[in-house]
Amino acid sequence: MKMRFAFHAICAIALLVPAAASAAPPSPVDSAAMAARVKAEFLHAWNGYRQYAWGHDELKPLSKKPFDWYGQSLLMTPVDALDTLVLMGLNREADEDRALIDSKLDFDKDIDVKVFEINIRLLGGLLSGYQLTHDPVLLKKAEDLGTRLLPAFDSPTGLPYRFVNLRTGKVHGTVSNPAETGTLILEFGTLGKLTGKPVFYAKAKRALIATFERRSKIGLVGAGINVETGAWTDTDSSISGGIDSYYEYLWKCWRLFGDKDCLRMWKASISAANRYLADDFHGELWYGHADMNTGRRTATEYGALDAFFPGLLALSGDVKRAARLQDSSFRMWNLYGIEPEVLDYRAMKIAYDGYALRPEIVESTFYLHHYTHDPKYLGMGRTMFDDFVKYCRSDAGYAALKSVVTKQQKDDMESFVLAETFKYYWLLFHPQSLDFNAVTFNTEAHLLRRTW
Ligand code: DMJ
Repeated sequence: MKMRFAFHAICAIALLVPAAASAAPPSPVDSAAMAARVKAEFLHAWNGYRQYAWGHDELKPLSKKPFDWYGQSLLMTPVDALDTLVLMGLNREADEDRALIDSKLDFDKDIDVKVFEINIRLLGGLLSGYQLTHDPVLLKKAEDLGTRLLPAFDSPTGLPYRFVNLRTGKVHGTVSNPAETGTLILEFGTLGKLTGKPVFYAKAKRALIATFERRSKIGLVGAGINVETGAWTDTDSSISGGIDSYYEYLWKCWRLFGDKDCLRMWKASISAANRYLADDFHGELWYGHADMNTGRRTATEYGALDAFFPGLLALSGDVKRAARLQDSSFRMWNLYGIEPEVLDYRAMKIAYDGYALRPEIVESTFYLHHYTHDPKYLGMGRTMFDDFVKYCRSDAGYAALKSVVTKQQKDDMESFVLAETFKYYWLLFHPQSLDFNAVTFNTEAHLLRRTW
């Protein structure tokens, strides 16, 4: 495997020179200057969207064309980006964005949408936008959307179907996974509290409990579950995509709502994950895959999506494990100067080489810095941001990479880049724009506040 040059160079220096004369310590990070760079680059991406894709879901950052997920726009990028604009103090842009959402966002559409994505991006974005701006139209739209999503929960188990038609309420998609069945309580719960309609909280909580109750005897969940029968269709367990935010919402449900059932479910789940998924290998901490019934290791893979876990560990009080895992994530990043989607950490070989501009590793850096105040996390953030700009910036915005090995760009800029990736970079270097203890982030980095 071809390692990144700088990484090679550092290793070579470390081997050849005595410790006292080893490489100079990294220069201190100028957080204010970094924050200004992050803001300028965020604006570059936002202005690209504004110029080439205004009113559509997303910008294609290489062809400079708009893209709509379902053939008609649900304003994915404007809703996802709104709270980042507000946090960065970009008031003119935020007002223009809000005016677009107020006047154009309409959910009365004959389209089958993916409940998980619409919930975390749109419902989460509208609620966060409402709490930050107090614009009542945003809450009205959130309630309309939440109501249209409710039929998804009408399965025999209470586990939601994956797709629902926004106009007719018709559902489909019986084989789901814990991330999709268990990542609803923050948004639906907040909606329930803000509208005074407990049905939203109740349905999402039932789905979360229904997922938890089907855990195996050793406390793990699998990667596929049938929402009509409750039977597992895939017994592979991990903290990765398809399960990831199920863990996140167990803890955050406790944090945001003080719901003791969530705390109980979290405690049982995290101890099983730490026992069966954590993998101490050559002094490094990773989290791999295991069979949910036997605990047998099935894969030694960890990737860009898993990299949220240090942040969650830190937020839930386990800073020690969080710091070790974050070091592993950063090692993964430095192999090629940008992280791959999936890495076999025992072989140190890439299993999937794309980079979708994901935020998780930055999110964890932000949490680790918040809890430790260790400047090394600012240094990590600076390295990652430098690489991110170097390889992913395009004329019109930011482009995903087809391969972190070749660095060839791909014509995709998902809305989470503006909701999450830039937001976590910003908050790492400009934490004063946030009252950390008053806020819980949903899995799309939308800020929810307990105002009830
Ligand atoms: C986001 O939509 C959310 O963070 C989700 O939980 C996982 N995937 C993307 C970002 O990578």
